Amino acid sequence: MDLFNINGPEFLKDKSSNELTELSNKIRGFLIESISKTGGHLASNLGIIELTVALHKVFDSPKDQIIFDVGHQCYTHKILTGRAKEFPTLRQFKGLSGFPKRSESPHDVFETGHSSTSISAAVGFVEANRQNNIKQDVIAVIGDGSMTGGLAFEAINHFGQNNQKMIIIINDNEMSISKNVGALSKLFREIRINKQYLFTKSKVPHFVKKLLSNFANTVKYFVDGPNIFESLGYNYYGPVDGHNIKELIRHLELAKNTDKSVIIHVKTDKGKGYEPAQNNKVRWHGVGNYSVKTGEFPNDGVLTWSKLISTAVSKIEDVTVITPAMISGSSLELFEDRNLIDVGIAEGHAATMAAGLAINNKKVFLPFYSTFAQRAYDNILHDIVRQNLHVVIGIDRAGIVPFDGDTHQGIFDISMFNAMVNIKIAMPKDSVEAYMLMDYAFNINTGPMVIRYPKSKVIDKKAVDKIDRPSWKKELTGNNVNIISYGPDVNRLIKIVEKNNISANIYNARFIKPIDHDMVDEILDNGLPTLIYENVVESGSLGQTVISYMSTKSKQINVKLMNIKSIPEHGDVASLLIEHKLDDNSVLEVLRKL
Ligand SMILES: Cc1ncc(C[n+]2csc(CCOP(=O)(O)OP(=O)(O)O)c2C)c(N)n1
Repeated sequence: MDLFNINGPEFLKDKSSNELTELSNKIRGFLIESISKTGGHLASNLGIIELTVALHKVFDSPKDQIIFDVGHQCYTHKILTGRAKEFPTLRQFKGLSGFPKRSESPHDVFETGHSSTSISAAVGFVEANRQNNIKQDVIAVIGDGSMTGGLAFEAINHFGQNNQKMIIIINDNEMSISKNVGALSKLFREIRINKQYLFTKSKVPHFVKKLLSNFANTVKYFVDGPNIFESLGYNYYGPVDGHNIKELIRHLELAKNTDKSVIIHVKTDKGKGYEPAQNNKVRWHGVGNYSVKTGEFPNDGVLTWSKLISTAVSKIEDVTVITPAMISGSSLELFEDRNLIDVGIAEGHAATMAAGLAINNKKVFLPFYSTFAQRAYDNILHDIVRQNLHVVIGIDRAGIVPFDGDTHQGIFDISMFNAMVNIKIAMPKDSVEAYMLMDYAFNINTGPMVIRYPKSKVIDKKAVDKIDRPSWKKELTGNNVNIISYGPDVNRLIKIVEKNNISANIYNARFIKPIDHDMVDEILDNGLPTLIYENVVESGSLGQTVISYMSTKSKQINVKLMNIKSIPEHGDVASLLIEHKLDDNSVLEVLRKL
């Protein structure tokens, strides 16, 4: 079977389990090769191949609606729905998205990227189908990691009272990005151990095994009581071997043919079939390109902003670091012997817990990816900021990020934090400033403070000076134009003007909030046309804050804002900057006009 000839999942209907196993192996080989060139979420996708094949065999997508949680594991779904040919463009500019996209296929019924939304969305689908009088199955596929998100529980709780039907598949690979955490993952482990005992012990015919299994489950039910999902009103099947097509189909058909809501617990092996990924599931969760033969990455060893910031925080004594499931993404391995608390994919809980620590005079570092911090808006505002608590919030992946696409762009955090009282927002332009700002945030500042940094590499140079108040820095002096920006973009802008012999004042707005009024007054005084360049949306941006302050003064100057007008899709940063008119040439064009 040539994967490129697949137009849709209908062909699976008359395939035998053996043929489907063969197909799964073919898909596995294809993914290992293809992702080695484009990068992507390899390990998660290798683990869910058989389950996806079985789902498309048993159900009729898109009539039956399959919703993938997070969506990073939907590659086999894309292949089975006719998109194998586009895999060379995966995550590239204008290419195939790494997540479900409604514009790509009618089989991508709901878009995801942030975790733990699938069951809530599925509840909405079921309700819409009820109102429309349509009978079809709605299936949420959610990982055990994503089950640590509160939203999943809210939905399970809410829907448990409903007499409509939904199928929830828990893809349990014992992993989030890092090892999964929490009491629920312990419960899954216990269920797995009990069941494993049953199935590996007996070398007896299937019907006896089934009787035994039913008997043992009944005994277990009466001795231990129902598990949490059964108590909440769901039939619970499993654990099912997620690499055994026959078993998967059997359980999915059972679920299809019942009227009650069902949770199927599927046990899978993250990275299945590719040894390097199986041996290091964390490293292979999301990857850039690699050598299939050696399992090596060409770019390993570069210093990222996440690593640099972690190093800077590690200099702070007695700090507690709280992470919502992002030990590896936020490069927090450094803290493994210290107070590092992984709370699961629970950004809101992480923020309120940080408030609880801070109010007890504990030093807290709370790193989020910009895009995931959105989940904690109210917890940050209501619990940390309103009470003016000393929590240092790291905002990683700030600005445009490559490859993941519109669900992951870090372009809203400045608007979000600018709307809050008490809080300071800063962005270092280089490592020297990162160390100084971290020192300021922990040792001088007393309230909440955000330090944001991008997904890119950086050179480690230690701080030589101190920042003792929220101030800007004039990096370059000139006669024709003022440029204001922050973060590593400042260095880029310096290069642009130097290369093109433009005589510019360049202001490093390393504090985005509060702004440095003395510097803005200086800008008003020199009266030169001014460009404010940012990598975020305009509403609530530094540009708007500066203009708002300037409007209180009698002198007016010509100010041009460059920022983001719509959410960038996936692709490399250079292409995205060009598309959003934020690249070097666009800057030059604006400067010339000014
Ligand atoms: C709200 C939110 N926080 C964090 C993430 C980052 N993230 C992507 S996948 C993932 C782990 C998901 O684990 P699981 O659902 O078990 O899937 P697996 O990769 O193990 O198959 C995390 C934390 C996210 N996508 N959304």
